[in-house]
Amino acid sequence: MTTKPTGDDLHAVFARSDLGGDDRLDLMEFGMVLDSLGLSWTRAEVQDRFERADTNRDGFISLAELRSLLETQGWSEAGVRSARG
Ligand SMILES: [Ca+2]
Repeated sequence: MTTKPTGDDLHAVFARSDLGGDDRLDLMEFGMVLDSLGLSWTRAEVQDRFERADTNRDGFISLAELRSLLETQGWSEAGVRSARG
């Protein structure tokens, strides 16, 4: 992949969905991020990805964890821009 990530777009989506403002996402907020990114996963898939993304097992998804997850899903920063349009 040749995409040069700036971090701005993903961080914007992350911050918008982070209702608690604590720089981490619970399961519901995680679902909102997926909606924002145009990823239509089933509830079961969201739960599965959430557990997989939570690599430090604190029950929340950090921006770094979110980014890692999305990269394993073949997602790229550029996708956010086009999905937003
Ligand atoms: Ca975590």
